[in-house]
Amino acid sequence: MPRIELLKGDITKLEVDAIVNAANSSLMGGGGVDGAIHRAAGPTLLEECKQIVQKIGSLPPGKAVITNAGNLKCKYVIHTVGPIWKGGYFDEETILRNAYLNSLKLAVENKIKSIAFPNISTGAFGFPKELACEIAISTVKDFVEKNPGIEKVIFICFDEENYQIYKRKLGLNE
Ligand code: AR6
Repeated sequence: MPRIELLKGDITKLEVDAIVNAANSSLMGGGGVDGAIHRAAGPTLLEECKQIVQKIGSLPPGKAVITNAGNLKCKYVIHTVGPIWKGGYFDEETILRNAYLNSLKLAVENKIKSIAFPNISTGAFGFPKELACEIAISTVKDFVEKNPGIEKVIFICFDEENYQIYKRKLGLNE
């Protein structure tokens, strides 16, 4: 998988075309990676999010929207909303897949060549990390095979547990 990379660290520091934000439906910021992105980007990000909400209302889980990136080093932020894990009985897997897929589709529409994903839904939203990782990798792999315009996808893990899971599932151990 030459076009898929794994990193450990803070997504706000990356110099890629787009970073993905694990937002909530309000698009008004929050904790976790969402809070970090809004803090690092500055107030213009929230302003753009407010304008989007005025137009389309709240963002349903699985959907994605794009904004500029304020003070961040990347060019765009793609905001998506992952599912809240409720035991797996509420289509959480499909919604997570759609969050990755719709983010990637927006990337292609905006001629984005490099994109970085956090581990959507695996923090406050409680999605099991192993399963989330499998869904993330299979969705991204399948998409990049069919979309050569995407030159690089980075999975960036903030916590050690996710990093180890991704390392194993991407076959990067030894
Ligand atoms: N860079 C990369 N990954 C990060 C960073 C960072 N700076 N900070 C945290 N993570 P979460 P969710 C990882 O809770 O589960 C927010 O309040 C973290 O280790 O940020 O989708 C939103 O507003 C975890 O693996 O997002 C929503 O209300 C991953 O990011 C809600 O949380 C996702 O954890 C969304 O919950």
